[in-house]
Amino acid sequence: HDMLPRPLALIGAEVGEGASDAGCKWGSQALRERGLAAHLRASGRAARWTGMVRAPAARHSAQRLRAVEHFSAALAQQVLGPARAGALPVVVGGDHSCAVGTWSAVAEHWRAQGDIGLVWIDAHLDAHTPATSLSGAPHGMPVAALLGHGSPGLALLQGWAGKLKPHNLVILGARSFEAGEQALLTRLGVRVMYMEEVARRGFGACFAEALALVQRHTVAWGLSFDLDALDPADAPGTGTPVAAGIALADALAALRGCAADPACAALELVEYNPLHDADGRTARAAFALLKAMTAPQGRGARPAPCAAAQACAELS
Ligand code: HAR
Ligand code: MN
Ligand code: MN
Ligand code: MN
Repeated sequence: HDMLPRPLALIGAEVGEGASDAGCKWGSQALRERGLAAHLRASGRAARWTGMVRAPAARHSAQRLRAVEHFSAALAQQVLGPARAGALPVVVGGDHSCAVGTWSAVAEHWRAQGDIGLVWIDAHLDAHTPATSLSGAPHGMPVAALLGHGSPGLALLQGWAGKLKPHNLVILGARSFEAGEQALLTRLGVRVMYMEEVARRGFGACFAEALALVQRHTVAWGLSFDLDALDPADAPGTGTPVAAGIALADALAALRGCAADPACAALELVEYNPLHDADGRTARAAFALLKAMTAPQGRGARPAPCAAAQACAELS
């Protein structure tokens, strides 16, 4: 098509209060200082940081949910601005509780036109309510909140509940979860592609099917990528690594250019914990994932002339 690729609006979600290990609060700042914006500009899109939202500190577990609720409202405002301006919001976490603010804003933005879809790539289901969670950690709850369950302070963000309809959500890569959250998703009919299925069919085939499902009954869709979905060999720098995950190479191949679809409403990459990433391996994985997703050419499209192509031309 003839449209220029949308500029990327990077938004730092400085929240760790949702997790038991709060280290990912500093994840977005660390990726920003490493030069994430410039890295993404190299593939030909405009990209700049348009906001950093920091959650209020919470010392006791009782304060954590409250802190996340306040943070979610502030984050939603930072996502709505660039969305209304026609940029592509890219939220960089932070623990996964930030998804409530991100996708509530996206749902709010599209509400008059129709429903939104979401592909959720994660080792976990993140579908607890405060009643079913064993840990009480809010980053285990954002899926439930977006579906309209659990804490009213999260579910009713923007003043209405049910930002996501169950048939417009697909979870991919799950391999660590509890019975209560699984029961909620089963009852609601959410499609979960557990890691067993991803390993059997391949990540590419699963992602293609997930994308088609979330596009079917929606006007826009998004992607929330939890780094702990990856195999810990490729991404050890996360708060809660889980063995036997998705290979980074498989994710890069399947996700390349996905945000070139004009119906892609936003992207989210979460749970980067710089305190567990001494060799920078996980930061490089995060950079590569976002660069692949935001590559200006969609999957199957003719690749743009690149440095490699130029080198070929010079050799011939
Ligand atoms: N299910 C566990 C709990 O609720 C794990 C929490 C989720 N951890 C994450 N999010 N990193 O994906 O405590
Ligand atoms: Mn998660
Ligand atoms: Mn996770
Ligand atoms: Mn070539």
